[in-house]
Amino acid sequence: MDFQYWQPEIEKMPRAQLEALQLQKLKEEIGFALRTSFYKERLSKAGINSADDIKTLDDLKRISFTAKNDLRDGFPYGFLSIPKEEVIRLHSSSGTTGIPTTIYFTKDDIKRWSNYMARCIYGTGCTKSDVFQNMITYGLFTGGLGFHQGGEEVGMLVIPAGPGNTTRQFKMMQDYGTTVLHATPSFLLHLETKMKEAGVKRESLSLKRAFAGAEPYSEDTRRRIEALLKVDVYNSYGLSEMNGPGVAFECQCKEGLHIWEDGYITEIINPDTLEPVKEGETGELVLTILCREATPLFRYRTRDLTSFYTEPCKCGRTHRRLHRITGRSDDMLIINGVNVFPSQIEEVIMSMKEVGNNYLIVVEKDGALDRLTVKTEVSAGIFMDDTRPLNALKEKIKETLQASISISPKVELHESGSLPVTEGKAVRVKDTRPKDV
Ligand code: DLL
Repeated sequence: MDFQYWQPEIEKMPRAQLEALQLQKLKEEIGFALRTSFYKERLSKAGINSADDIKTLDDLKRISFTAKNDLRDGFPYGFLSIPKEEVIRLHSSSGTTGIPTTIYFTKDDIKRWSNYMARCIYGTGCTKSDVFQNMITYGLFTGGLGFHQGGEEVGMLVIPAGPGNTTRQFKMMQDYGTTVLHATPSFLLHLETKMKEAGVKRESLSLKRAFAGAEPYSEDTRRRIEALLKVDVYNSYGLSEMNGPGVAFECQCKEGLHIWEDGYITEIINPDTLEPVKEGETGELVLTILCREATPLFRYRTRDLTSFYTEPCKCGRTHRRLHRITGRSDDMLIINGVNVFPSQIEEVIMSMKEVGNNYLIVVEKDGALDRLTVKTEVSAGIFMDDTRPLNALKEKIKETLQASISISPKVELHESGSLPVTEGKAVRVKDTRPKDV
């Protein structure tokens, strides 16, 4: 196979040199972090008051883990390392409550992120002759703009299509001769169903590759998308706290995701003991970003469960590979690529006095896509045969949830005391989607 590399000198850098580069970049990040109110205090507690206090990569372990809640506590500017005038963009993602986790970027941060994205995209064999239809959400979500910038950096013709409206998506694929797609795996499967319904012939399309990520999926799902759409599917992993996509990506070997170790220091820990797992064992991924000035983050607990491949990759890249994410060590749900914490839903519904004491969140498959249903009891004294106020309440719950979690759920109202109660810990979430990872 002919492999292509965006930055061969870095992608194939010998490990010792790569680690020296990590150390140099870690020291720079420490310098940035000492300018943030959050880390100034945390680093000084660890006896780190200047970049020179970091002598080896092991010194990183002196800093305690950073969690999503820390970002919430530091909201909005506690993690910002530069004057606001130098910031050119922010992206944000769901927190466990209504407070989002917000990440800031300088002009150079965006350039670096685009470069990592270009590395990912080019490494799958794409070139400037490709037409790239980016069918993922643009906006505060990092998937849209992240891939958009990366595609432009490679020189592809980028169509900022965004998600939804499959008829329009097919029309664009035919009109512009799209060769590369990006979407969540569930949307790619949904697209195939709609293709059949719309009578669009695969031969009328020029598709070659698709990037699929932002939510977990199995090797079987990849194979199914590849067989149905007749494209090569590449897994793409990232999270908004680490810029977004571009953290780890598959190369043409399609055996694990190379994590860009000049941009991220990677640890895998046991989420209970917080100790490192043995090489090759599954645990929670912890990341330190080395490529962002405006919002440094050390030892960030991603909550994603994975393990390292222990063998080097046939492509010659020296950056280690991660197995696909097999789950999370917290209760975050990913519904059609959108992250939702049950606590966000609870916060919304429990603030309404018409809502009773018990509720259940149901997530299931509806065709290829995910469907969220919120079942909630109404307060005692509200009668189930009085439909007008019940319909109004349903609408209110739906709209308030849509505003808070960006998903419009189906809402079911139940009589007070009628939803099942479990002995012991309440079971608030029923996720019946197949777990075939
Ligand atoms: O999902 C960034 C992204 C956009 C990645 C487009 C890939 C493509 P967040 O919204 O912050 O950012 O969600 C991050 O999504 O911690 C994982 O739990 C999950 N996730 C992302 N990619 C994958 C993947 C974006 N390939 C959270 N496989 C992460 C499994 C994934 N889970």
